[in-house]
Amino acid sequence: MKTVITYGTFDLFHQGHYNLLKRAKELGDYLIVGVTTEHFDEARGKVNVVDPIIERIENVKKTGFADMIIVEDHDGQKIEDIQKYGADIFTVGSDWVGTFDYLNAFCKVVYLERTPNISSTFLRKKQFKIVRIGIVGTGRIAPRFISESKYVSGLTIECAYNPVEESAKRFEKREKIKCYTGDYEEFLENVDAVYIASPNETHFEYAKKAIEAGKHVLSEKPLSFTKKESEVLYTSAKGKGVVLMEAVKAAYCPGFQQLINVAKSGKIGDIVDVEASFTRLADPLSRERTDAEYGGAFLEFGPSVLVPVIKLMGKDYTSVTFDSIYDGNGVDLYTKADIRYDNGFATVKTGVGVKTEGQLVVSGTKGYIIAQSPWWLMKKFDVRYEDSSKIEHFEPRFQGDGLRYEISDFVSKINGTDKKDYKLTAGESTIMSEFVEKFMEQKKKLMISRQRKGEDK
Ligand code: C2G
Repeated sequence: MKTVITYGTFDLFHQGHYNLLKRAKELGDYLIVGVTTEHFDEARGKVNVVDPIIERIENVKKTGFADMIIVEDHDGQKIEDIQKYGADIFTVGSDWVGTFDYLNAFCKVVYLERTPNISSTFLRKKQFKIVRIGIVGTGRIAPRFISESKYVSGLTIECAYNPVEESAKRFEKREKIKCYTGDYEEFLENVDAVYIASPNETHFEYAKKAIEAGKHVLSEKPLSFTKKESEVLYTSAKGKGVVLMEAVKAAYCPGFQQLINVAKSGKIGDIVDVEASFTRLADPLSRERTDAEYGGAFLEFGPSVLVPVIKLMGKDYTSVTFDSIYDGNGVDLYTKADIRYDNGFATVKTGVGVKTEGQLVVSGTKGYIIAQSPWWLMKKFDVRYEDSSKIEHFEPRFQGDGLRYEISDFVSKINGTDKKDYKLTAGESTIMSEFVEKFMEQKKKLMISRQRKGEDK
């Protein structure tokens, strides 16, 4: 008996897949088909597969050609499978010519002629209109967004907006992208969605106008400075049927989801404490260090450190207190927040002028999880226990600088292929705005009393 093995994603199953499987089966007597997991596809750069694995397996099954279907989830698995199942022939389409020659050491490799003019990418494009994204703000993060967006299919960066003509022109020249300066409405007319990466105090207004114009919004954090404003935005987005997402990168990194799931699985018992720190010594001339009203540590890193707290401890906190170290102008160089819950507590630390260990520690009644800096990308974490020799190490997949994951989620949501916003819900994002609001109220009071003291002297 001759055993043949082949692999694929088989997304949006089409004639090309059918032909390939038919011819693969004709090569022998028994056909094994490996269907890739979403994790494995992401790791090899395919970030927006549409059909869930169950459906892709089902479609392969329906052809009637596969005698056995297996799941492919890691590099090196092909060699393992060929040996395990005693495959005589490995086959794949001719788009892979040369790539799998190394398997000749284990079995015969056959590249089958690929069916022309059909592919999942083509179908994805046909099924979903390419999303035209406009970028608001042309500062430091905008070029990173552009370069990371190249790894996500189904979108194009159409143009940018910056009311400061000089910055807009510079960006236009450097990024080779059309820039609007005076007219936000005109800019909006040319896009389906916006990514807001302008200064903190402008996020709310830009988001509001974009939503009113029926555009999808991915806004940099903080989305707004008050709970009410965030509620207004989410309600208005719902009414208009558009996607609104707060761009807290950590929430969308695959490893972060894994850490949350591990923590909630009961492995470390009941979760009673979350500590998260994020500090970066910012350039003294930067906006973060010079803008007394809208710069500073908490507005910069607060949303990032709050995400694990809210995800793990919930939205129903009982109290929050802030302590900050301010410079002479009122910029918080370092802010610590203590958050209390009925069943535990959390501490977050943020800094732009004070450096501390950046880590995330989740403590439970049976053990704890620790992720070191840069935990907000979540490339690895450990689960540890009383018995210090027992450590479980996790190294989730991660590529690029992390932005591609939030971009990919944004596009999937726009296309309606990822309807649930479980990674960062509207409710969670709104509670983050409430924390921001409380922090700003306290800061304001402190500044007024400082001013009074100064006047009294
Ligand atoms: N295929 C084809 N003709 C097309 C499109 C695809 O013959 N017009 C073949 C591919 O060459 C592959 C199979 O159909 O053999 C599945 O294609 P994909 O789902 O795109 O999977 P792919 O990314 O090629 O994964 O480990 C996975 C393998 O490396 C193949």
